[in-house]
Amino acid sequence: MGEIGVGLVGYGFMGRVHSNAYRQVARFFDVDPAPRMVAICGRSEAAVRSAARRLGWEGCETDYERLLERDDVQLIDISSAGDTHCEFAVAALEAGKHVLCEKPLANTLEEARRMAEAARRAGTVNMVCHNYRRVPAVQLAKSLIDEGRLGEIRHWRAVYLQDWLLDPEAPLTWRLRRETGGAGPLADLGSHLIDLAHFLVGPIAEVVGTAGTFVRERPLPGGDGMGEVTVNEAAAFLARFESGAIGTFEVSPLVPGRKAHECFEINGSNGSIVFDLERMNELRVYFEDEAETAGFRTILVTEPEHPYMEGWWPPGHTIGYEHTFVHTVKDLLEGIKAGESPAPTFEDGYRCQAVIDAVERSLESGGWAKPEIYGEMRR
Ligand code: SOE
Repeated sequence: MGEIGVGLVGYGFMGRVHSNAYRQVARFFDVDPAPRMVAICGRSEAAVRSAARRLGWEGCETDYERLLERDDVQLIDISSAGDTHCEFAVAALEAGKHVLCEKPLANTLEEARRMAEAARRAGTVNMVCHNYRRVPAVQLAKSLIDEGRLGEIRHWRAVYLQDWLLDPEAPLTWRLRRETGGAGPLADLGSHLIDLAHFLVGPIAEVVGTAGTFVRERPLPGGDGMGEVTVNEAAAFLARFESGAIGTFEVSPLVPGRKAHECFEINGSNGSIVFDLERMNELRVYFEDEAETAGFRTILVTEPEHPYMEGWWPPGHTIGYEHTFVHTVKDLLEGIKAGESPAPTFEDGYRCQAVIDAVERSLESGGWAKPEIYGEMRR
């Protein structure tokens, strides 16, 4: 079996979950090349050294340039804060590396465009880590839609609600400042919903949004007084899809009791499906043509014939959040072997960013706005 050297940037929440995926993937799936966890990169020497030990990396680097110069690293994984994605990804692509980048791809549409163009020029494999596409129940939803079981898709209804900002003493992290966190929760949480909507229903043609910030000042990390929240904390928007379907989206990290309530419902002319991340092994379905036995029922998506489940446990033995990253890395490695970028590619990441950008323009104008799709990306 061949090996591919991986260099990971970042050792926060995403760095930990990506490290777990590289450690596990070849133990559960027959991947070739298998990942070799060569080096993890971060600014603080002591912290990155301890992260390397804890997370299973052979070595570490404190200089990103140095990571790119290494011949034993062919795949760069960018799991650092959003304001570093563009610089790091473009440099990695120009150095001839394959790149996996955390979502949202970029903080601005201009950055996303530079990244998509660098990816096109590079000819290496690129992918955005939208892990929820790779929940088995979401993949099952996709096959039901593609097989026509729902009929013509008419409605998309999605929320991603959390409660981590409810406490007014929650610190002003990088996600809450425009220059580091881009569009804030609209991008952080909303990009997941937009990516899922693009995957399951198709391209979004037009949006109109509203947004709000409820706690305007928060304690600065490190206890140096208070700082201003410069992003919208919560947002909602309506969408029209190119197919004619209509959709609603709502994101907020200020919702009491909601932890990771990422939930979507899709309604077609012959049926409905409902997914909730907090019950991620299940898919609720309703089919109109089941006549007198029709009714919502819950499929436990843990059979070996369900997507990805052949790698895991016997039926009924559920999987969790971290498995979706293992699936992402599995598909990435298969893409590298085949020389094809798995979806969502940087171009898909651009399309997602274009919707976020359109929502922000709509917030300013008060009217509908269309995502800006440029030149080569137009069909
Ligand atoms: C924070 O809101 C967060 O960690 C997001 O950044 C992730 O993408 C999401 O999946 C879980 O919540």
